[in-house]
Amino acid sequence: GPSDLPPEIWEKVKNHPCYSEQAHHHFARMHVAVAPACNIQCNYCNRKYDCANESRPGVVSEKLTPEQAARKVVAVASTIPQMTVLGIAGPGDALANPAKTFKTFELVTETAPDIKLCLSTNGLMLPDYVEQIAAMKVDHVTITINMVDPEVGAQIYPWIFYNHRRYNGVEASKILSERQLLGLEMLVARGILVKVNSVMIPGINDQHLIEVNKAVKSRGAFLHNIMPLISEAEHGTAFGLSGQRGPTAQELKALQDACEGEMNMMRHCRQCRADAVGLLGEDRSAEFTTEKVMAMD
Ligand code: CLF
Repeated sequence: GPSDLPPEIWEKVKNHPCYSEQAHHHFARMHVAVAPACNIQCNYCNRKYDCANESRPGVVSEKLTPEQAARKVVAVASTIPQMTVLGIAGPGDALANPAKTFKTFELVTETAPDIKLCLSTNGLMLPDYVEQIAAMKVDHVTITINMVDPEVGAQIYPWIFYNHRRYNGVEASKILSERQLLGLEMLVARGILVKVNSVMIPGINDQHLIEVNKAVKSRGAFLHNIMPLISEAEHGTAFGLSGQRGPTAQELKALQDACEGEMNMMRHCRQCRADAVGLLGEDRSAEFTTEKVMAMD
């Protein structure tokens, strides 16, 4: 609540359904799926679907241009007055599609200046865009950090695409981890609130996420959201991880409890789709297809 937080922080979280547990009962968010490309490969990803970082696997969001997205934001905001936050969370990576992501933010700032802007990224390109993120007054950034040890990372990420080439194995995860933590520090230095999402993958990074929690806490992350891998038969069949199970509810809670400390743990995440609309856990995306939005005046 407000008494636990400095006033300038409370100002930023009180209307954000993901950053404040209380706020999620009263305030809605929407995502626009303007970012289809991705620059890393996760073993648990199937590229046919939305990124499993923010989204449930097996979901295919309708991709939008920045212009369609801005129009949709206006349509949703006029239908759902509690809609306070616009997030870009895929279906690929927001910062692997910087022109589309920032054009969308620019248009929304012009047409709906009261809407808060939120961004979710794997962090690989984050240090290059911190200035632009700050300049666009994006107050909330989520970085998905599944490891701080490249040896663990090599079991999660077969490759990254960076500086015009592909890197594999431990080398790829070393670059990714350095870029994620640098980006986190740069955002914190600018007063931008950072949430870290981690996907708990039993047998791969479950115990290691305690180290991740310490690493992001010491660098000033505001919130840590440990989410369960949702097991899907189709996961990673190309990479030999088919059959990877997700954690049980008890395993997830035990890890969240082990990490609970000076930094808050998010426990109300709903693993939203890349075109989610409404209160967390409510899915009104079907009311706002491009066809319907374009027919509204
Ligand atoms: Fe979207 Fe993410 Fe912003 Fe929220 S979702 S970009 S921080 S506005 Fe929220 Fe959804 Fe969980 Fe994400 S419940 S998946 S944490």
